[in-house]
Amino acid sequence: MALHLPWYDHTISLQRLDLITVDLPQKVIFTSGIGVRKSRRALIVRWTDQDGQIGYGECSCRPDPYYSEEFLEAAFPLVEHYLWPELVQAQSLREVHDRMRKVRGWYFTKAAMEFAVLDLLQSTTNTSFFAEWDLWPTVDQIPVGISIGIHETEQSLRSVIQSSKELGYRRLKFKISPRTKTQLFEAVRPELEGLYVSFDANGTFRSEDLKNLAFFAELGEMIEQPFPPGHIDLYQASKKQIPSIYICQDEEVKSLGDLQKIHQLGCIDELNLKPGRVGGIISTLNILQYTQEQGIPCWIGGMFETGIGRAMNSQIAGLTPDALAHDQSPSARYFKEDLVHQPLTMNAEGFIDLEQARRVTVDPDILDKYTVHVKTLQKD
Ligand code: OSB
Ligand code: MG
Repeated sequence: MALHLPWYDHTISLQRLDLITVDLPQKVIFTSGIGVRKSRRALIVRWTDQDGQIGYGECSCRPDPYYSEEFLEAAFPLVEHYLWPELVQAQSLREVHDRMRKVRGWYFTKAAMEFAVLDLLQSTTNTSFFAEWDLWPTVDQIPVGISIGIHETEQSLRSVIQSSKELGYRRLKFKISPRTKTQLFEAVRPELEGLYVSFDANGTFRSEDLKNLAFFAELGEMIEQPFPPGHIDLYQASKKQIPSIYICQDEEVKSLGDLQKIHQLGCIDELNLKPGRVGGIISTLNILQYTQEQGIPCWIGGMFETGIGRAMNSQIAGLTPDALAHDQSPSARYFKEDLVHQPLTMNAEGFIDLEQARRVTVDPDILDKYTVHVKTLQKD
């Protein structure tokens, strides 16, 4: 049964929508099986209602279509021609969600709208729906894992392992591809002793790479999205050839329906749930409920969001009391400057306190400073 919460029906309105493209300089270059990144281009949605109240939401897809079909630029025509006409008619979060269902796919963009409405509802009612959660146990601080880009030399790999340990991260997740040299990880094996280690292949492994995959399956606790989405055949082949492999699905799951399908096929050990990837808060909560009922381990993933998306994700992560680590490393790791007042910080034990996350607000001056483009839609 899908969840239906009272705040889904609180009255809302839409007067104006600003689609704000920002480009945030990063502290370090990040390489994965998907590509190389020096700055984070992101789309921030500012929703203004009839009373001039504001809510912010982040569209956390990549600027290119290499993680999902969606990419940032494409959100503009989608919102203007197909979402805006629906959103202006919606009178509650529930209606925002239902009306956007007409549009197939485009989960990250739709999610940004739901997050903006949720932000608006929480600030106008001065309530935290997460703090008041009473449907199942929650936590006040979340354990954090780090997602580490591809390193080409033993020295740089060793140094990132060292600094991640020093910072207190609860899990180290290394990006890999079939070209990743196993000798590199063989060499740093002693340094990984006693740590919770996982690998994320972003769908780059094929049947001819299973031997290489076996190395990582043995070294780590878990492999995230080894195969391209939809490749149930490779999932099953890997389970036969590498009996100890434990697979966490990421890109594979864009909806509750996707999750139910692969679960019934026995093709999931764990879920990396990204609230943006599944279309927003309503779908996220339905999926969380399903994972709890079915006993599927689940944690909240990231897309290198700005402080806006991170605050939302961290609060959602508070609803997964059993998770060992979430991909929510604090903003200081990535950005020279973040878009919010008091960006989240992680303590020396590798936890983020959610009281902080509830208090995060956008800094309009910094938002302005990194804005490269704004598109405004307005009701006349
Ligand atoms: O596969 O988890 C992924 C970022 C962009 C696209 C895909 C992925 C990621 C991450 C981000 O690993 C982790 C984070 O936000 O800290
Ligand atoms: Mg992943």
